[in-house]
This record gives sequence, C-alpha cells and structure tokens, in this order.
Amino acid sequence: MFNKILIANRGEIAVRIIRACKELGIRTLAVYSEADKDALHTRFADGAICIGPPKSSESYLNITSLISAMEVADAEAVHPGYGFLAENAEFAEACETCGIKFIGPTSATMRLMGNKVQAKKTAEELKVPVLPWSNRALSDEKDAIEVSKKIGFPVLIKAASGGGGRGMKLVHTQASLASAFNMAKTEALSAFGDAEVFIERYCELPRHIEIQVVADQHGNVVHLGERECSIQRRHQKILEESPSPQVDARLRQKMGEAAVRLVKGINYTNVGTIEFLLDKGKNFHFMEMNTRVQVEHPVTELVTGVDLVKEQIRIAAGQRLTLKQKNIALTGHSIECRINAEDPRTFVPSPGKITELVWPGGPGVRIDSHIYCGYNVPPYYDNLLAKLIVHAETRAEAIARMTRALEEFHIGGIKTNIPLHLRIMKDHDFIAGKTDINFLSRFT
Ligand code: MV4
Repeated sequence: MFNKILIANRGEIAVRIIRACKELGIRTLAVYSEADKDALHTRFADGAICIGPPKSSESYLNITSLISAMEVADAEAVHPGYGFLAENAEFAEACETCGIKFIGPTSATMRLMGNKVQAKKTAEELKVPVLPWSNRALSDEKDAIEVSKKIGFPVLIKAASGGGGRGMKLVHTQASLASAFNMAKTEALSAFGDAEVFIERYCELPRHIEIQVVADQHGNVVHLGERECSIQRRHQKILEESPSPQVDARLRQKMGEAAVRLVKGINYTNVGTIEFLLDKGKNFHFMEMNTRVQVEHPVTELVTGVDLVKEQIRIAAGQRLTLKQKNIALTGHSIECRINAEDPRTFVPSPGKITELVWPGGPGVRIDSHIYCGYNVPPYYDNLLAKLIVHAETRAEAIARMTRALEEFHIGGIKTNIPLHLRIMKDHDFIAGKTDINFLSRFT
C-alpha cells in the first residue's frame, strides 16, 4: 500500500479522498491555491503545499507544480478526484514518466475513451448498443449530408473531443445541416483544440442512466448497478439516485453486462462509469465513459456498501478485488442533492461568507462537504457547497427523509438551491419516478 498520496483537487472531493486515506492508514498531502488557504482540505491533510494563484489554470491545473510538489514531499501516488486533471491523459502520462502512480486508468486508456469517436467504435466492436451513427469522424459537408440521409433526421452533431454535452448541435433538416456542420467544427476547434465531429441519431427525451464499474489490475471487473442522473440543467446534474425507478432487475443485468464487457474489452482499471441514454422504449444506448470517480458516487456507496474511493486506492496499489458480482446487491434506496451556492430560481452563483450553518443529521443522512461556519466561498471554482445524501429502505422513505433533512439544513450569508430541492421533493412527476432530461426546465 502507498505511504503518502497527493490529492490534486479541492472542495468536498478532496475532503472525501483524505477521509478514505486516513482510514487506510495513508498519509495525505493537500495542494491549494492562494484562494484556498483556509479551505478544509488543507487542514484535514497531514501536509499542504500552495501551488499557485486562484486561477485554476495556474494552480489546480498546473501539471509542473503538482509533479514538483509530489517530488518535494515524497508522495508515491496522486488522486485527481473529479474535474481539473482527472481525465487529462497528459497528466496521467507525466505521472507515469516520473514514476508516480496516477490513481486512475493508464494514460492510453484515458486517451481512447476521451475521444468519443474511438470510444463509440470500441463500444460497437464489443457489442455494446450504440445509436445509429457515422461510424467515424466526418470529412466534409457532403459526407455529413450522405451520412445523415442514411441515419435519418433529426441528428446530433457531436465533437470527438467533447463530452458531457459540450459542443452538440441538433439538426432537424438536410437544409440546415451544412451550416450546422461547419459551425460545429469551428466551435469544436476553439473549445477542444480538435475540429473532429461525428453524427448520431437524435434520441428524444431520454433518461440519463449510468452504470458504476470497478476493475482491478488482474482482470476482475464488477458493476455496482445504476444511477439515475436525468435531473440536470445545462449538463450540470443536481440530483441523482440509485437504483433508478426506471430500471428493473432484468434491464439492470443487461446494462451491467454491457458495461462489464466494455471495461474488460479495453483492459480498464480503476472505478469508472458507463453513461447510457435510455429511450422511451427502454432501449439503452452507450454515450461515453467517465474514467474517474464521480460527484454522485455516494448513492452507489450507500446502496452497495462499497467504498469507491478506497477501491480506487487499493486497485492503484495493485490489490485484487474482493468483490464478486454474485455478492453485490442493491439494498434500499439512495438520493443525493447537490447543494450549490446559487440563486434557487436564476441559478446565478452566490459566493461569499457563510455566517450561519446548521447541518442535518439523524438516521440515514450523509453529508460530503468542505464548508464550515465562517468559511468564505471563493468565486473561482464550482459552486458545490455540500452533497446531502440519504439512504432508506424504499424510494418513498428516501424522499421523506431527504425532505426533512433539507428542512433541517440551514446555510446563512449566501444563497443556496435548498428551496429548489424542496420543490423537487414535492413534484408529482419526481415522486412518480418520471424524470427525463427535460424535467428541470419546468422549474425555472
Ligand atoms: C444525446 C442526446 C440525444 N440523442 N445523444 C449530453 C451529454 C452527453 N453525454 C450526451 N448528451 C446527449 N446526447 C443523442 N443521440 C441527448 C443528450 C443530452 C443529455 C444527455 C444526458 C443528460 C442530459 C442531457 C441533456 C441534454 C442532452
């Protein structure tokens, strides 16, 4: 096992990773920007190094600073958390070159899944269902028109280096295809430094369902069921749950088997997530793979009893999975609400000083957070304040538990989206489990 891990992140996930390390008896090294010198992760860690000014590009994304911090402090491994450098193949490669263990897959696997054309091609070869698509990157307008005619309108143009919904263009008719294609290419080049785009059949009002996988370095792979993540706004999830009220045991097994096939087929190691769209006919289609621990990982932890961050660390250290697929069961129901510093109606960020803080608690309530009374929420990073996660026997009980926990929760001095979550808990479609990706648009 490792002696010391550097946590290349901030906020709640840095705290979450430090907690796992402490329980495993591993020393921790935090890094922080000048805006984060009073952040909780710097206090919880055994040591902390300032790696630059507030701007992420000069601190949390600064590969050179991070590598030197690890060398100076003698850290053997780095946990990237989510966001920042978590899916940056260059960083993983720099770690490989320097003999530092990156807690995640190899840089080669990250590169493969980071390119959405390669990822889809690989999924298709491994018999993981995908929506009809161009089967390759598109060369020119003519090519785009030919391919779209075969697929049938409406189609989506997506960037090969995109992902997470960034850089997509919906095209309803052949007449608007050429201009959309050129715009998509220009935008992809400026956003991702890569103009490659591909075309896919558009799936109307799908649900976003993702399968959690865990894979060690010895070829053992299991899935831990699904998370329902349809409640999002502009590709930012705000509430997730497990199991999905839309998925029965049979569908879960089919999606789980497809996810495991993909993971085995690419020799993936680490925890990971296979994202699917579930259409109205309950057919699932592979979208992309996330090669990191995700924000919403706690709902899976609560229904399976597996500590995903500890699993990541053990896998990176070369240990064998002790989990067996036949022993994995989803028990009860879990819901996570992302508590953001923002206006609950306009979604405008609301950084500033937290002047009062009352945490919810009691049976079945978990909080993953980095805030405290007197903490100043900096304006430079994401506005996630806390994840409030509940576990109960049934979905109805989980909703009741979440409602009372949200009512107990009080954060003074800044605006939060707690009122929005309370409205969702009372919504008839939510209570009925009828949530597609348009659900939240009714709340603005
Ligand atoms: C789609 C789609 C409809 N049809 N692909 C957005 C995130 C990225 N992983 C894939 N995304 C979508 N791809 C086809 N062929 C609709 C979305 C989409 C979406 C997906 C999941 C969750 C929220 C979403 C919001 C808007 C669009």
